[in-house]
Amino acid sequence: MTAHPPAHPALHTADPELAALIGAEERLQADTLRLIPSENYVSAAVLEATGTVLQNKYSEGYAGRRYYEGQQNIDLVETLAVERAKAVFGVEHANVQPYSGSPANLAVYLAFAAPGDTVLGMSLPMGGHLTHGWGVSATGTWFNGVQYGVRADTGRIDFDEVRDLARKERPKIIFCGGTAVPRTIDFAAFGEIAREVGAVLVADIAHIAGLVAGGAHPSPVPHADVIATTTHKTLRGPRGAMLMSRATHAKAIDKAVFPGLQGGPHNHTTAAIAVALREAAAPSFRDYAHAVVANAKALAEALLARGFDLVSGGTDNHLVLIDLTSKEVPGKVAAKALDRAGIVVNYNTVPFDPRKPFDPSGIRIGTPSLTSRGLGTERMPQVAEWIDRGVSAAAKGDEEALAAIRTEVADLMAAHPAPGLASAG
Ligand code: DSN
Repeated sequence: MTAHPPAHPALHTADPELAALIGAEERLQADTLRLIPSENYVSAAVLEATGTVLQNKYSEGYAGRRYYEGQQNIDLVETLAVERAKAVFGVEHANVQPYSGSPANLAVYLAFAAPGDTVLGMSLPMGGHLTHGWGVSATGTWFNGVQYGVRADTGRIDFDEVRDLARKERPKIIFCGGTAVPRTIDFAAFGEIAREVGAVLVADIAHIAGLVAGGAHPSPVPHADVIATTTHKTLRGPRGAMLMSRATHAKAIDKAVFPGLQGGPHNHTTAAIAVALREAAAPSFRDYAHAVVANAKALAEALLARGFDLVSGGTDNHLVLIDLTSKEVPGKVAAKALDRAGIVVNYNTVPFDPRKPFDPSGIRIGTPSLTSRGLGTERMPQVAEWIDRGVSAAAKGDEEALAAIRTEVADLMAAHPAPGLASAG
């Protein structure tokens, strides 16, 4: 039998200990059913772009206006990424330099608010994000974060509450979007409220950027002043972020990102963003985005049929939030048991959760990664069955049942190679 050459030969020689860890992570990602809705598998091309000599270069500034020389190629790389972002999302301006989602959102505060100003965002335990003004975040300590939630009876955003809070608090910025929102974001409703109170509307589409790019979720472009997104979730790019806007806000955003908040952009990431955006412009990406949603809906139906309670009763997007209260298994216990069964999820608060965020009542799952591996709706009843068996096994402490699921999961995954991994051939 011929031994396979190592996947990363230079690393294997220079630092075998680290190479072994990366190899182990590749196997883990290959063998498991990854259901964390903010994760994905990038293509081999995106991975290659992140590991290039572009990371050797400093480029503070923007294309044509840099503080370092030798930008002949970097300027073109960044311009490609910017132009592709503008084309994919239909925006007038794009800044591709934010290091990740939180710095991108901080740059928005720097551009449009002053310390102490009021901002309105969805509360974290209701499905929002730390940087939308939540107390423990700098955005909730340096700014006056006012928070909206969802209705207890529907699990959906309460626009009466949003409008009332906006009228009363007169926020400088309103954030919409979040990290555990299973339903379509009504950008038009948020836009109307923001216009009425003179606030800047920021659509944080980090979770759904790939769905927006692929036409599987309405675009915020007609309604939002600023669109913030990470690039590594449904958009299937490298870990990074972008801020997009109308031309009128271009200067304020660019100045806030650099020199306001950041130094040199990560050019290797910029290149990989450009590659991902080229992929997102292809017709096959539209199919991918719609398949992500179809899979999530099919998975939600199969879970409902098995008696699971889902926040808002289902999903319109890539994400399903399961309230495990009726199953009498805490979210953390279920998530850890499912991990031992080869099913990777995260524990999560559910709206009005009586439990603490580090030991909440729910688990959050999603379909971006399994769709990237080519699993279709016909497989979702099987996925729901594994989750059901896993949660029951968690309740009983049945490790044998978890081990049996792990073997079944690995068998299915072996038949669906993951993009970008050595095992994909
Ligand atoms: N950590 C991301 C998520 O998992 O949704 C949000 O920043």
